[in-house]
Amino acid sequence: MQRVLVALCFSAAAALVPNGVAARAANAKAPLKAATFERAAPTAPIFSDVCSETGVTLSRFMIETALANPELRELESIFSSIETASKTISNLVRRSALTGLTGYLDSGNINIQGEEQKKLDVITNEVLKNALRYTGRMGVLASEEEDAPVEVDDDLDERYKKEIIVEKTTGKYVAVFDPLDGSSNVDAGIPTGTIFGIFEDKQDECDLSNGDLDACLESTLQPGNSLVASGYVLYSSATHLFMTLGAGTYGFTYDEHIGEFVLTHPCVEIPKRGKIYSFNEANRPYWDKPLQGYLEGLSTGAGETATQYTSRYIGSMVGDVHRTLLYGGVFGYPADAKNKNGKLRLLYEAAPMAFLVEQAGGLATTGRGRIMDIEPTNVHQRVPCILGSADDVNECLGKYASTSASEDIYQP
Ligand code: AHM
Ligand code: MG
Repeated sequence: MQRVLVALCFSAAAALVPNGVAARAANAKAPLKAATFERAAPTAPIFSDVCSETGVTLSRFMIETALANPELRELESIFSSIETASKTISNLVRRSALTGLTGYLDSGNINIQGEEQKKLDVITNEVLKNALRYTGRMGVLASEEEDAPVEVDDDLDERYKKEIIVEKTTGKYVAVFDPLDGSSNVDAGIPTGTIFGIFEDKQDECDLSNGDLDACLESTLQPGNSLVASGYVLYSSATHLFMTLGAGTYGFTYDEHIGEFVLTHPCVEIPKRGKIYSFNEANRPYWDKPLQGYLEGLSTGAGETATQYTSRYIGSMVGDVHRTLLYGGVFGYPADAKNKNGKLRLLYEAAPMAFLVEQAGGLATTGRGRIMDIEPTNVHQRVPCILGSADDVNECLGKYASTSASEDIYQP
């Protein structure tokens, strides 16, 4: 089987690396800042004909990744664990009405976000946490459903006793994830998803038993620019896993007949311009003026394209971003007068999605700056998020550029 270094996903070879993304972004009219990564971009390991033919499994893809990029070898077992967890979660979601896994916890548990936890929130968190923990590659895990980072432990007995595990292994990576995003929709059979991001673990030692919480937290407080990999799994009419290693975005679909994720969307390229906007319009009266003006233009046909857009909003970020990647357009959860930093979490929602969207040739912004550039100060920090087709996001940015940031609800 012939293996080649990646140069096939876009017409220009350079377009596959982060700076290539920046180049495409720069071609658009926009003022959005170029993406610059200090880390060398990996070469995507692909088969010579992978962009015109499918049939490559995720496992095979990751084996090839490790061969082409030995420094990324440990990601193979991490992705294998995410894959297994995704299959389990997909089954749990699909069968929840049959197995009684609908509704909220009887204990009325509230997570760190102040949100009531659904049974599936808790179970899917355990599934993903345990799957990642057993890879032996993880240092620290942070999840929407955890109020502190979970450190990975070698001690099997202790593992089940505590939510926060204290001894540190030699794990090279840090994972941040939202195990079941959009879970408020799940009992109605509406699409939900898992979002994940993988960073390198920059902390040599941290021990939660010594109250070393800050040091452990620091492992997870990295900007999107430091992501080594990110992805989502969409639980819908099919189960899709879309991922990036920083060299293009790749989409796999779960084939239940063979029990494998198969590459169905090689080299995802978001259309440069779409016809769909996706925002919770109930919040419109509370948005910044530039955003209100932008949406007014799209909904009436008075925008740059002089065509009226259509509105699609699921209220599950994974579903809304998935559609935006494939069909183009713009998705957003901006700041508003009630939610001054927006609703979406930077670490395990906005930044992983921004990485995927940029790697597919799109853009992701707060309205005032690139999401990937934001240095987090808190694991559960929220951030306004507007992402999608380059021309659409740039049109929105144009509106922001014509007003002063001091007039915004969100002040970075
Ligand atoms: P969650 O992580 O608690 O599920 O909340 C995040 C979800 C996103 O999937 C979605 O974009 C957003 O909340 C929808 O919020 P709203 O119902 O306010 O439109
Ligand atoms: Mg979420």
